[in-house]
Amino acid sequence: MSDSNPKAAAIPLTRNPFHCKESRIPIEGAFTREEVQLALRQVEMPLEALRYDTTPVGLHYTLNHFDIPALEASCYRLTVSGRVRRPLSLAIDDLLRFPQVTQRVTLECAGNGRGLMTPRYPSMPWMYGAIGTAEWTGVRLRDVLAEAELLPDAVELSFYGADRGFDNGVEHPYGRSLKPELALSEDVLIAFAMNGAPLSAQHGWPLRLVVPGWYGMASVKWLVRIEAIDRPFDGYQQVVGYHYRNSADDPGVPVTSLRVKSLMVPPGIPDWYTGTRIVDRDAMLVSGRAWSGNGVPVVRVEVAVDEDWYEASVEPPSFRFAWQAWRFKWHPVPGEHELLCRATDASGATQPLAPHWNWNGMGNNACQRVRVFVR
Ligand SMILES: Nc1nc2c(c(=O)[nH]1)N[C@H]1C(S)=C(S)[C@@H](COP(=O)(O)O)O[C@H]1N2
Ligand SMILES: [Mo]
Repeated sequence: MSDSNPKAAAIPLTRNPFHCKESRIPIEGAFTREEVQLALRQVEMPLEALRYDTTPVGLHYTLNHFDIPALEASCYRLTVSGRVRRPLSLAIDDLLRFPQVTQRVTLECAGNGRGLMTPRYPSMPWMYGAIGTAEWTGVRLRDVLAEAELLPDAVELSFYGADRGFDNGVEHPYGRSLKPELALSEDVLIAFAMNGAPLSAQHGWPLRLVVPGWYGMASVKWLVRIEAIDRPFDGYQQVVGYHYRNSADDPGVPVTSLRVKSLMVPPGIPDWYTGTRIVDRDAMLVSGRAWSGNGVPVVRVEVAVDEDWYEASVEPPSFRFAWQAWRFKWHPVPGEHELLCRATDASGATQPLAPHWNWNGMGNNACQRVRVFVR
């Protein structure tokens, strides 16, 4: 619009029309229009897909804060700048020249289970399925950083996606940071393939970070810029988002690694509307997956049938950062039952029966509860 348009001049450019903190407070009861709108854009992994060691790409959960950015292979560049001796600008082919590795990694959204908390923070109201496990192929972040040569005063590495939007009134590109200790470990990847195929648009094509053992927010998609910085990163998703807080103004504790958790394939067949399960009374195997954070293995899974706990058998870990299969032979007795599962990891951490409530609904690793009618 030209400057001579009087209406354009009347729009205040210093304010924005979006929610500020004060209007986002935990709520109870029916889901809001905004929660439903978010839920229609994000995707859970259907729990029956827990049967696969690796989740087919189309069944893996997705979470995109903003729009999927329009990127083109021919002009795409990943830049490495800031406190480095040799700034880089890498085309996709340049990146492929570094040694390639494949890792099986379980990703879970830190907000998984938010919709099961009461009251719940108004945001994506995940139930159980913001989870998936994929074979990620890429190059080690540390190899790329070695080429750029970090300067001694680089205290953090910041990572920016090509996507951009507002949250709580603040405009920002999606960005996160890692401390050099983690960024330089051999585990963090700049991935270009998922289950052997180029990344799909919704999973970060052409390049994304994969930070094994951490909640999904660290694995920045559509990665276009890495900046080494000499001060702590102050991006929105680092300092405002992703904290365990007790109240709106609690400084809180940053969300980092995955909490120990397990899920089961809901047994039997579902009722379409309620999702309640119907099973026959024949003995059956109840199965699922369990995982924890930072590469710590799960050592025990228990299943409760109406508050009586039984041992399930757990597969030993084959991959440090991927979920482990478990199974339990159940002899169903006719009637209505509630099944729960609970994992314990090698550090002794175990799942709570009820969520550890926090303001933003992060890290809900409470035991899954499945209502079953045995006929
Ligand atoms: N650029 C960018 N990266 C992102 C996000 C995003 O919105 N933008 N979402 C993050 C969050 S919160 C999660 S849980 C994971 C989801 O990855 P997936 O959609 O491939 O499962 O991506 C992370 N990386
Ligand atoms: Mo997430």
